[in-house]
Amino acid sequence: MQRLSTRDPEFEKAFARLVRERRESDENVARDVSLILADVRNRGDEAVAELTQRFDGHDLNGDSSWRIELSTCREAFDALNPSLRAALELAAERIRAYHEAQRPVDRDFTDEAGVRLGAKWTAVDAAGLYVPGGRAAYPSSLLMNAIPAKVAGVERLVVVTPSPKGAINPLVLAAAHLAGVDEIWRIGGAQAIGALAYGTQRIRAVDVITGPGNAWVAEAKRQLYGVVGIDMVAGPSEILVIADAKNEPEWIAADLLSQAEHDPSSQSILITDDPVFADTVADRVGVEISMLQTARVAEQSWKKHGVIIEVGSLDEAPRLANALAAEHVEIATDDPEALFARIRHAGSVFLGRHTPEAVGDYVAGPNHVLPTGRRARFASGLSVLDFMKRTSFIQLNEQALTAIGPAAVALAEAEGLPAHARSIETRLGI
Ligand code: HSO
Ligand code: ZN
Repeated sequence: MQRLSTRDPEFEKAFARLVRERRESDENVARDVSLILADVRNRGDEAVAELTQRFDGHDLNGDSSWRIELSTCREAFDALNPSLRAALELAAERIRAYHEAQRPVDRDFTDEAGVRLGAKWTAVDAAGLYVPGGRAAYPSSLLMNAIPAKVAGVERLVVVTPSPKGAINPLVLAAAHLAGVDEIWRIGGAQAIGALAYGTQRIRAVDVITGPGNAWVAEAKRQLYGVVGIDMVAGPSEILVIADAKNEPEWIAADLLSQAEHDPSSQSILITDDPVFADTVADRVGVEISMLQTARVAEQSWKKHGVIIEVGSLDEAPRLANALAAEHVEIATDDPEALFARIRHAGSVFLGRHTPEAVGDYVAGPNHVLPTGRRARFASGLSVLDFMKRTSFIQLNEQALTAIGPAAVALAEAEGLPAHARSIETRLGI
């Protein structure tokens, strides 16, 4: 863990380094991924089956093992213990309600020139959702990706997930049932992204692909952007906690660890105005970390990427927070509003002492797929809009065309496009 203080004359240099630092894997996978994608595009299912055998050790041959039946998802849901089932249902309900309020409104109006203008929103026909295998197969992430798609009105929602040795997390299947997923395929990696984007003999192509994945999956999405729409390419999680000395050190330590346990490259940062509180939290993190089942990951993250920044006053925090543009920002003070008003770059903000970030990961309602790696400077969390697009429309009558047409004619002539000019002039009888 790194300790910084704004009082240190070297602070700005060290802070600039922190802001610049990249924690994302820069594994050079671009070439491998482009070969895989070309192969899937050319040979379809045959390539997908070979690659799945090679990378996941899973033999897709024999039709039944390509897909997971929806009835299997229902069975997984029915088999949940009642309290877990209730928790999943509460999460789904709250996520759905929040995202329903996000549905955009169409516009339709007539301006002073008599021109009718507007825009209407429609969902994409089909969306693909990548669900990673192994440790990072989170049912909560399935809900966070699938529910906005369904709320947007996506008719066909397709999940792909690798199933090394045929196993798939039953909680993910239960969540898929609850969210109304339409198809599940047991494929993963760049080949699964390629299959979704190009379509194969078995798998029909989708229009948008979302969901987290490893470096290969992320690179495949990046290369296919334009063939399909994608959500953001997400990096390791991060949390920035702004806390005064009135907080329970245990609470703040736990919050820092809640993101550290995601990935060795995750980053947890504390900004506080009290050096004694900073020490206490640091000690507390040390104690709590060893008690976690995820100690190994959390320890790597905290050791390598953890930071505590001491400031003279919390008034300095918004400037630092905006520069870091973190995925999650907690403001644990009596008057969080005052600092929140000055925070412009953050994926999601958690206000007050009783709002741990983890509640947002599961049940608050807003999406937990958020921009990381300073992308909150220009990007937002996943939303219903990621599964929709806007079609503008225009309607003129003769009078309206008479009012604004001549300007278009002038511009068309200036651009050397006489047929453009003609299509307007002929209607105006010029
Ligand atoms: N905090 C993660 C999402 C997550 N947390 C899923 C628990 N499960 C996104 O940064
Ligand atoms: Zn989390």
